[in-house]
Amino acid sequence: MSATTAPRRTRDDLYRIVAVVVLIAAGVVAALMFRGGDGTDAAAPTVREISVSIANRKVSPPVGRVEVGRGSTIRLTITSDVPDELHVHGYDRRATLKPGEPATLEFRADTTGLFEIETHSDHLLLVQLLVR
Ligand SMILES: [Cu+2]
Repeated sequence: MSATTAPRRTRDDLYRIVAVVVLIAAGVVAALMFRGGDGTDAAAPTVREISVSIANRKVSPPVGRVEVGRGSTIRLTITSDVPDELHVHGYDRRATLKPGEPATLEFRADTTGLFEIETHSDHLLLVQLLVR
């Protein structure tokens, strides 16, 4: 009797374990999909902070493309070691850069396209802003 019930119990336990594993796997997949969706959904408006510093005509982090969804808020913080003017092309936003003083510029990216953010005196390209 015990010989017939023991395997059944074991099988039930196995089903239970399988069910738990499937649930966990489903949870992990759902979490990955959610996170992946967040990361790849470039069309969703967001708040994007971009910090760039300029020293000895070197831009850091190195010039890259920042992709945001239309309607996103862009917060620029630029620190330069020399006086200059910051210019966001397309949106035509400008800020005065004073040596060693972080300048901030915030605007809503509501026009799609590829826009260069640069300095005028030194003609340095800081960031390429891609609004989709
Ligand atoms: Cu310009």
